[in-house]
Amino acid sequence: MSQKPARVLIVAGSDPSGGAGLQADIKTASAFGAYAMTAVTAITVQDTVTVYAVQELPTRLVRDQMLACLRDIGADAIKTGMMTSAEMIATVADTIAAYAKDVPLVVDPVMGPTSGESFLDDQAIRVLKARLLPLATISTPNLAEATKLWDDRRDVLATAQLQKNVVLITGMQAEGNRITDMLMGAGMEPKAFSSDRIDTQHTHGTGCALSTAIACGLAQGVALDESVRRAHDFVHQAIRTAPGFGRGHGPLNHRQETSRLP
Ligand code: PXL
Repeated sequence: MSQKPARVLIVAGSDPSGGAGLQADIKTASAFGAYAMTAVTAITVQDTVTVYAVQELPTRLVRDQMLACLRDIGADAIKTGMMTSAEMIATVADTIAAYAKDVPLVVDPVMGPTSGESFLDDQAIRVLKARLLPLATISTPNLAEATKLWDDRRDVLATAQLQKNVVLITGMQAEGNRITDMLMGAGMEPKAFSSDRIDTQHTHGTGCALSTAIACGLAQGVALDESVRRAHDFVHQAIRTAPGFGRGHGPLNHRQETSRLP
């Protein structure tokens, strides 16, 4: 290989069924030709139907995995996914601030599986807002996560529009059976990325794939808007061509030819 691949550090949990979490992140990074590294935050036991168990890893071990990657190989972008406590989020934020403050950061504020139960308590959400989001180049909440993050008594889109850091609110239903991701933030015109809604239950790990795809773009020096467009198109194709595995919310097809995406 003549050119070295972009290096992406993924801070995320494990999904043994391979649809979400770091497994989805590594497959996505590979599809984009990036080099994936991982700091594992938690091990889940789950299939396409249910999350049976979550085992959090010690915070120190999460930090040490990040440092092992950052001090030796280095990173061109970082993506954070599932975290399980206020203490873990604070430590991840401190580690990024101390060792990777100029590295583009994509924060996927994972609060739980699409199917319910939350990984984060209120204190963890407060720490996420106060410590990690201010470091982010972009965060990628879905509408439910955005509503938990920002004043749910007011219009969440209006609040997102006031954020200092760029926000992509994902998976919003739009008119005419379209699904839209809205890119917004203080001082920018909101920008919509839309595609036809696909009627399917195979959407497990869409947020993981989307946020990692954006991180790959940023790691490769692609502009933010264009990184989001590529990621949106990747996820759309990945849902459209999902293999249909499992009895519940099945995985996407991460094996895209990204060079052939529109
Ligand atoms: O899709 C959110 C998510 C991220 N990471 C892990 C998960 C889930 C949802 O179940 O298990 C490890």
